[in-house]
Amino acid sequence: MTHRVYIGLGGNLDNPVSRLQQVGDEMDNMDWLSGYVQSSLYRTKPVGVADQPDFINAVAGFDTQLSPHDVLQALQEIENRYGRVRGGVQWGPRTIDLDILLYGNRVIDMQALTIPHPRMPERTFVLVPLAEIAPDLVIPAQRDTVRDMLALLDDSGVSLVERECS
Ligand code: ROI
Repeated sequence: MTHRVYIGLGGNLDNPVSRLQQVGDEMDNMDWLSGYVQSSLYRTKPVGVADQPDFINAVAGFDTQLSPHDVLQALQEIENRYGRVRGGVQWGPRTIDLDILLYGNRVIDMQALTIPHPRMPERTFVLVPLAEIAPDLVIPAQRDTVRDMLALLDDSGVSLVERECS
């Protein structure tokens, strides 16, 4: 069975704009998923520890037949290849972070994996890019669409990354 999965992409170290573009291009070509759609890149104020560089964030959606745990493993493999070092400061800077936000309508509450991502309803760095690619999505166990949830939040810390013109 195929499931629509949404993931969050983020990073704030070592040229995150080009790294996120590279990761997105690579994911688009992976054989375990199809229908890859990625939002624009956004520059976002750090949540958690404030004293660190701004983040670059995006959200992507794709179809896959992999189980949630196999998706998690595939994402961790990409994080490792792109230089994510685990065991850093909690809420601190990172080169690349790939989080599963949604796996179809499934609700999963296990130690290694909580879906929907528990903090996404309050995180504008997730909801702004998600509203770009799936505004009418309703997160399981929430009532409102992504667009309506976002309307209640202050999204001033999130702005589009301007493309460099040549
Ligand atoms: N803050 C922003 N803006 N974007 C992130 O991706 C992000 N990721 C995190 C913490 C450190 C909580 N803060 C973040 O893991």
